[in-house]
Amino acid sequence: MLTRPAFVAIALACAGIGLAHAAHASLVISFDRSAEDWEREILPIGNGAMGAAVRGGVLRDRLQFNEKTLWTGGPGSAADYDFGLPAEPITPELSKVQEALEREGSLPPEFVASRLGRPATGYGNYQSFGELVLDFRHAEAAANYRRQLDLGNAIASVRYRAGDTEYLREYFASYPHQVIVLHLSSNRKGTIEFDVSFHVPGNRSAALAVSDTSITVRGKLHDNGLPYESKLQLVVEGGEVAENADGSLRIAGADSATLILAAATGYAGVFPGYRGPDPHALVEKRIANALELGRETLRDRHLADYHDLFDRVQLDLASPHVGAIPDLPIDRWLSSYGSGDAGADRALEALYFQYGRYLLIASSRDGSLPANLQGVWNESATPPWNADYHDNINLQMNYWPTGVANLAETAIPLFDFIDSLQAPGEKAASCLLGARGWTLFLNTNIWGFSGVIDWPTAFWQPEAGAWLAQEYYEHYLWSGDIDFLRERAYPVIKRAALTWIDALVTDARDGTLVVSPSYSPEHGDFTAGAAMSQQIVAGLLEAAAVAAGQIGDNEFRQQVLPVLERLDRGLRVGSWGQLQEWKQDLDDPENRHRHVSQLFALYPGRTISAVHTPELFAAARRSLEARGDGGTGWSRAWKVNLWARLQDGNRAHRILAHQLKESTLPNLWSTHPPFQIDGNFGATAGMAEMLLQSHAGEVHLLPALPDAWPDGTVKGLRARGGLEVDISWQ
Ligand code: FUC
Repeated sequence: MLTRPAFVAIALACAGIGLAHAAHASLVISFDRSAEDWEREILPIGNGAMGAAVRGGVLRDRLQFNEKTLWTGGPGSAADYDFGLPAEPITPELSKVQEALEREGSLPPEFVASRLGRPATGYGNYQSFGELVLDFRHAEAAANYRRQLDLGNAIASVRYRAGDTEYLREYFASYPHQVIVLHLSSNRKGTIEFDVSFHVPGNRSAALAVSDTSITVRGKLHDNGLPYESKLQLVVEGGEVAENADGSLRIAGADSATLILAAATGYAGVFPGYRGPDPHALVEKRIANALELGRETLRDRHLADYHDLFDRVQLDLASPHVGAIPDLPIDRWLSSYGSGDAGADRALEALYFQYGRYLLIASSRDGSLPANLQGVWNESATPPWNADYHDNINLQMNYWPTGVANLAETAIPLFDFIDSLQAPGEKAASCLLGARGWTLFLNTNIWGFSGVIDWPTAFWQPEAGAWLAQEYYEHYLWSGDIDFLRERAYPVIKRAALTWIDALVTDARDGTLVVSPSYSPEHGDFTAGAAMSQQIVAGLLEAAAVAAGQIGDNEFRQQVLPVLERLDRGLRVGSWGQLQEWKQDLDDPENRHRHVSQLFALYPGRTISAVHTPELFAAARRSLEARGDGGTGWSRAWKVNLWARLQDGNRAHRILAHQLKESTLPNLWSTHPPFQIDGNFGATAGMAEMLLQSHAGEVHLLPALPDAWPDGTVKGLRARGGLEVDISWQ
């Protein structure tokens, strides 16, 4: 069925949508001051592997930066790193817990954690790489100050006047050439004067090598010996560069200066050692290459690379108002959101949507690790939740926009990462579940952590592998790329399915197959067969059966089908009309927990839809009504998607508005609190889901259009099956 509301013009599979490359007001995030607070005010740039935080101080600029592989912990760390896996299989304990559950029906989380959990050792933390500090020598007073991030071009800039000189700094992160570039210029020759120094945090050995135009920092992390190296190369036009006694460089009387920064570590995503070559040669090569190309070519190629991804989707929610959008600093724009200027509100929403796409391009590109809890940006040695990969929703949510918001390539790092987790994941499946195949539990790091921790209300998520394997299948559904299915997706899906063929247990009460013990994140008691566990395993086994059929592995298909037949699907309507969160009807209508795990089958799953399962659809709505509109950043973002799937655009929009007002920092980063990037990505996916859905075997245009968006245009969204969709509506 193709739903076509009145006055909707569509163009399927259209080509050649071009965005104006000039900085359009609605694609710019600006501040009228430099950033004091890293989390709330910096403007992030990144190329997937590296990220930098633009503060833009007038007399002192500090460019804090990251490279994704700089982590403490893991093999070689002071603590005995064991991947979260016990030396002996815990299957005897597991059987005892399963038996206790069969007897008691439910068990307190602390009881299960004391038997199956274990404290993590050597887990590590994502690290800040360092900071470039630029001290400028010009008049202090700055007028006309503006610091901005142009999402249309992925270029940040700072401009101001000091004395009678107009200064301009431009920052970008080049994916094609793997460097961060900072260019300093002014409208008067000879006025670029500053000192630049390189600062590294104290938790590592660091040797500084200064030449006449470069600073190299090289060393090892104290706790795991991971080698790292970073080089700053200066290119100065006019003027002079000299070395100061303290290892900084002094630039005097220059017309312009370009700073090129490269960084790498000795990490390789290969179990069990996780070490690759020393980073020295790579860093040197990148700098030499960038120097040879020169700033303008680097910039041109950066723009070409970025536009190729970003320009695919254009969203305009305020067409009559374009041009009238106030050029407000983002903190003022955000705080005035909802106070009556509909044009400004719609433009902010569209900006927020595109910011999610920008952040994904900046933090997830082929060749590096996937986006972590903070994307690629982190200034701390001990960031919240280690800035790791939580996979009871957060890592998955990071990748929700990749299909519908037309950024499929940004998912490649996720697949590379999951592929690299197959070996430790296989140990986790055998040691913790007594099963073949592979899985993960609540969280993982860059060191193949695949086991469990001891946090009672979260540690047990044995279906994490089953969920992540479905991401491969989803990727295939968007593109229809059968080679991807055969070569990359199917092996991972098949092994994840093997885990559950082995690990499901028979529920003595009704003979169905259930996950036991099972835990609905992150509240309640342990039971057998919680809805989310069953829905995830069902989704996986269905994907495995279809994929096996598609690529001709009939033998495996025949193994999966009888298991699917006996599987409890985790889809029950309870006493107050709700979709049950547990197999028993335990749901409390007053429960406002941020996780709404029983709705997995509605989103991101594809099982519940208005067309095919109207009763479950109504029950899902009842559950979501009861859970309320509150939540943390990512939780609200999830609810935007869920209400979109429930085809209630006004409710989805109301939650989006709350997310902007209450769960968004002045720099538009989503906050849990603290800053956690999944909320940005989830909200971008949710807004797209309000405009276009394709999960139920049909393309549905404007399925959840709120009254607040009476007219608009969207171009380049994707529908499953390899379609591109443009819609304009009135
Ligand atoms: C899950 C959430 C928490 C937090 C953490 C990183 O455990 O329930 O709220 O987002 O991930």
